[in-house]
Formats: sequence, structure tokens, C-alpha cells
Amino acid sequence: MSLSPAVPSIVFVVAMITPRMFMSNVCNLYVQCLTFFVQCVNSYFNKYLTNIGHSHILRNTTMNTHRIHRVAKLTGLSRDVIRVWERRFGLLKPTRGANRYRNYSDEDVALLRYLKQQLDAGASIGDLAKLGREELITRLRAEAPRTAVVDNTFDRLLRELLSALEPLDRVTFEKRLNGAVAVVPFEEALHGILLPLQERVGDLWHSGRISIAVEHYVTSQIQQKLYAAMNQLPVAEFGAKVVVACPPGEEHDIAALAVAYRCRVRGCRVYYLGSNVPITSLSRLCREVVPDLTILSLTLVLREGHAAELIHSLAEELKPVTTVIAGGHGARMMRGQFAQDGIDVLDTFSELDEVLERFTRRFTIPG
Ligand code: B12
Repeated sequence: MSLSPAVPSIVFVVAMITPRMFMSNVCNLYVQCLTFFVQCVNSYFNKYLTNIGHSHILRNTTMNTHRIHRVAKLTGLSRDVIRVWERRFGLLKPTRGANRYRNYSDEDVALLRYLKQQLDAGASIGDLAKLGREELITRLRAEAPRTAVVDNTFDRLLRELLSALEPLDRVTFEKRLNGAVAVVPFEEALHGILLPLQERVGDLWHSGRISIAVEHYVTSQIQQKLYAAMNQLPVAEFGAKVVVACPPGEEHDIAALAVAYRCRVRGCRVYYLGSNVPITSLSRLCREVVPDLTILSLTLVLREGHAAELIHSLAEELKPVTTVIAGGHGARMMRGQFAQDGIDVLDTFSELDEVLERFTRRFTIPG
């Protein structure tokens, strides 16, 4: 039987086309998978980070839950002690995960650290427990910025970091800092490591024990960490609009950055302006953007006359367009002047969370 002369050419054409079709199908499939993956990642970020007002995070005002072994590590208390305090005094409120393990909140961890600190200072657990959880939380919030500094868990790390500064050992410093920040949830690293490090390093500079160059080096390391963490977050398109700035003359910008990060992570559209922003310029931006909230961070304590003038101009320029709140050591010291101009001063980041929750609720889709 002889083959038609057309057959070899048909076989040739099929042989040429089939792998290409196959390859192009494989490519299409690959592209589709990739698109699906990108969509999943996007919707994850949108659901959990951009519109955080819809999730559980804001309702709890804290971000993380921890199993008991981690709580023990974070607080320096044994698991047995934690269980006994939980059972006997009812001070902790762990939830149960799907696997039935107890999950402790950041607030539980903070409370345990506070209790340990009070015991170390001579208080008795019986007396402390009588105060009840709510009162203890109120007290610990009032002391929050300082408790981070005395936190046992991070204390050793901070000492190691500081000892790598005099003389400056960049490799050790950066390896230890990067290593620690990489393994701890960022918000915990921020309040347990970065902010206390900034305060201590600044103190060393102020007391003449390290040079301004070394202080600038550490400050810039901390700023890099904060910017890097913020850049990991999706650009929010919805949510409360928040402007964060330091008023004119204020160069201490680390706390403002931390505030901006906190607002970003809670789903706000953040306009972070940084240090030393002139009032006219801040006011122009607020008129353009019409933020729901403008947050000022003030570390410096100004002379009375100067403070009154600055706060009055801020209020006059900003309050017609936006709600203004302030925080930071300077703001707390000048609370009276802020109050006269109707600007609330916040003491802690937990208070900031409460304010953000109020604003974010407006953007929550019902159901
Ligand atoms: C680091 C530092 C610097 C760095 C700042 C680097 C930077 N980019 O931020 C540099 C070297 C630039 C600096 C310069 C100066 N500094 Co300085 N500095 C400090 C130091 C050591 C730490 C400040 C800091 O960043 N702390 C870390 C942040 C996170 O803490 P914080 O600002 O206290 O904020 C906490 C809370 O207040 C809260 N918070 C802050 N803002 C907000 C906002 C909201 C809404 C909320 C909820 C919470 C909140 O969050 C933080 C959480 O712990 C402090 C001393 C100290 N230990 O605090 C002195 C200090 C603030 N500096 C001081 C001074 C005097 C100066 C200079 C005038 C010194 C000089 N001779 O030049 C200049 C002024 C610069 C200027 N015009 O602003 C004084 C201020 C005294 C006063 N009563 O006003 C202090 C207190 C030192 C001292 N004991 O004398 N400084």
C-alpha cells in the first residue's frame, strides 16, 4: 500500500503545530495560574490589611495572639505561673483556637509583663489581683511607653545592641537588629525594640556618651525598618484619611513614623509628612485632602508663650477642615494649652487605636 504524497507533509505540519499548541496552552495555563495567585494575594491584603476595619483586628485593638510557650518567653514567667494566675485570679482572657489551644492576646502579654514588673518591685500578686483586670490595664496603659523600656525579654538584646555602638561595630549591630526584627511581629518589634532603642541611644547622645554621628546612624537604621515595614503594606484606597506630621521646629520624627505605621496597618489612607512641617503648608494640604483625622506628634516641650501661639495657629488653621489630635511627650506636657484650643492629647498607642477604630467604623461595609 503506497502512502499519498500529502501524508508526510500533513505529518510534518501536525508535528510542527502540536508542540507549539501544547506550549502555548501550557503558557496560557501558567499565566492563568499566575493571575489567580496575584488575585488571591491582592484579596488577602485587601481583606486583612487595607480594610482592616472589617476584620477582627480593630475590634480587639490588638494584632497578635500567642500560645502559652511564647507568652512564657515574652514575659519571663513560667507556664505554670501563667496557668495558675489565669485559673485563680481570672486576670487573663485567652481565647481557644480551632485546635483548642489557648491563644493569649497582646493585652494579656502586656498585663503579665506589668504584673511581673510590679512583683519585682515588691508588690504581692494577691493585692494586684484584687484590683481586677480592668484597673490593672488602665494602670499599665498609663505607664505603657516606659514599660516597653524595662521589658525583660528585649532588655538583653537592647544591651547587646548598645554595646555594639561604642566602639561602633556595624556588622554585629545590624546583624542583631535585623535578626531580631525579622523574627518578631513588626508591631511588637517596634514597641519592644525599635522605640526603646531610639530612646536609649538618644539618651546616650544627650549625655555625651556617644557621638551625634552614631546617634544619626542608629536613628536612620530605625527609620529604615519603619519605612521598609510600611512599604510592605498595600496602598490603601479606602478607609479613614489620616495626616500624620510633626509641627514646625519638631525634628523628633520616630514616634510620628510609628503612628503612621500604626494607622497604615489599621487600614487608613495615611499622608505621612514627617518632621518640621510649616503650619501654612500643613493647612494647605489639609484643605486639599480633607483628612478625617490629623495627628500631630510633639516631643519637644515649648516655652509657654511659644506653645500657646503654635497650638492656637494649628487649631485655627486645621480645625475647620479636620479633627486634630496630638500625642508625644511635648503634647502631654502642654495638654492644658491644647485643651484650651479644643485639641485632644492622647497618652498611649492604645488610645490611638480606639480613636482609629471610631474613624474606621465609618468605612465599614455593614454585614
Ligand atoms: C533621639 C533624640 C533626638 C534625635 C532625634 C532624631 C529623630 N529623627 O527623631 C536628635 C539628635 C535629632 C535630637 C535633637 C534634639 N533634641 Co532630642 N531627644 C532624643 C531622645 C533621646 C529620644 C526621642 C525619641 O525619638 N524617642 C523615641 C520616641 C518614640 O519616643 P517619644 O518621642 O517620647 O514618643 C513616645 C510617646 O511620647 C509616644 N508618642 C509620641 N508622639 C505620639 C503621638 C501620638 C498620637 C501618640 C498616641 C503617641 C505618641 O510614642 C512614643 C512611644 O514610646 C529624647 C530623650 C528621650 N529619651 O526621650 C531627646 C529629647 C526629646 N531631645 C531633647 C532636646 C532638647 C533636643 C535638642 C534641642 C538638642 C539640641 N541641643 O539640639 C534637639 C532638637 C531638635 C528639634 N528641633 O526637634 C529633649 C527635649 C527636652 C524638652 N523638654 O523639650 C529630650 C527630652 C532630651 C532631654 N532629656 O533633654 N534629639
